[in-house]
Amino acid sequence: MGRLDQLGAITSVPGEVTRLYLTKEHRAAADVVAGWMRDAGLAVSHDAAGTVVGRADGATSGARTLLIGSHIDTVRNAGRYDGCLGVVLAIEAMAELRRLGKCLPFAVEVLAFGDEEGVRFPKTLTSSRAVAGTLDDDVLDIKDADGVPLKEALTKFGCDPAKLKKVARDPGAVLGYVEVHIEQGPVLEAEGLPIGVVTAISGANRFRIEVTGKAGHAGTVPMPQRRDALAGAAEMVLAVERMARETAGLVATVGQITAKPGAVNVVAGEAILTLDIRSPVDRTRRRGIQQIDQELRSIARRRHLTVNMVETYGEKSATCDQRFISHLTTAADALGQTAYGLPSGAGHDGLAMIKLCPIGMLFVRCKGGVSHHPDEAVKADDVEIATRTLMEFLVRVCTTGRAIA
Ligand code: HGY
Ligand code: MN
Ligand code: MN
Repeated sequence: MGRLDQLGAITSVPGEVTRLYLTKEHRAAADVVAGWMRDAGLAVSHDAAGTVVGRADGATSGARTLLIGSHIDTVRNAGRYDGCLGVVLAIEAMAELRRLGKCLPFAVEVLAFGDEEGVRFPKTLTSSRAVAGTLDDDVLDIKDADGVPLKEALTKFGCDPAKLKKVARDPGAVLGYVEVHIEQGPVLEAEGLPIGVVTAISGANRFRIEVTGKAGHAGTVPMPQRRDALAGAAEMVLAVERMARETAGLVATVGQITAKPGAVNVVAGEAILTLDIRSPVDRTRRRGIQQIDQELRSIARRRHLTVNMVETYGEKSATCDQRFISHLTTAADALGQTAYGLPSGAGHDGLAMIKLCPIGMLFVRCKGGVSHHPDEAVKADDVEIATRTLMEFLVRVCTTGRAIA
């Protein structure tokens, strides 16, 4: 828990937790995590996407590798447990297994991904997509809000962009990917349970929506002649909210809005919105996107505006592997814990890793289901139960001849 407080103190904004991909804060956190990995007896390397990799070879040479990971980047003004808990907990589990003299028949690599949140750059899951070998061709050219291309940010971070595509793993060499993460929802707390086994991760799509009207003098342009991009965008935000409220199993969020030129006495000529839309059912999400597209176009037509919806990210829903679900359930049972099965509304690196290998996830109860907020909180006892469940999963279940894959 102290380690999570220590990571939480590495931030670009004093007094809150904000640590974005490839920043100096990411570098500082990666170096601290690398030290903990070394203390746990793991061989440490850094891949060309900025991921810290801690490896323990298996007892059998040439054995395949089980990947265990999560992310150490955060949203703005984040909590201390989203992502970091899974990395710190995996390192602790490996350190404890070493202390107990347990050697696994397969290799294990703990991965501390640097870009799960996708807050700095418009695309997200860059570091896990690099491992999975599914990066978009244009990925090196995407730019952050200051116009810095990913290629330049990687170089400044100490990575060689030319090697980014070589991070991809051989699927034949990987047993699977397991992640421990806070639930970021209220279910486990409502059930009075410390841990849960994830059944599926909701797919998500993100868009940049550009609304264009005509800038003008706030004092002289008559109301009927205005083509106010910000007022139009505001109506669109409410249309998105209404459509999502009316669609079961779908959530949609406009998290950011920017008006240009952005002055108190100027009618906005341009407004930029972000849209995040999710559903565990891909068809529901696709239909929701179509419906939003139509609604925004009709609002724009009525207001003599133009609207352009550009997709910046999309990942289909990911179903967790049945063998991982049963192995994690057996491990929880062995500790006398209930292995409550539940889907994840939040996105995770497993959405990318499923393209490489089977995935499994273990959730940890979090207070009030709060996340992406400084009030994010977990109980040390629940973290200990999750750590022991992961260890049980690694030792007893996987070495009882019931090979994972
Ligand atoms: O947005 C998400 O669901 C994740 O926290 N990145
Ligand atoms: Mn997360
Ligand atoms: Mn998050």
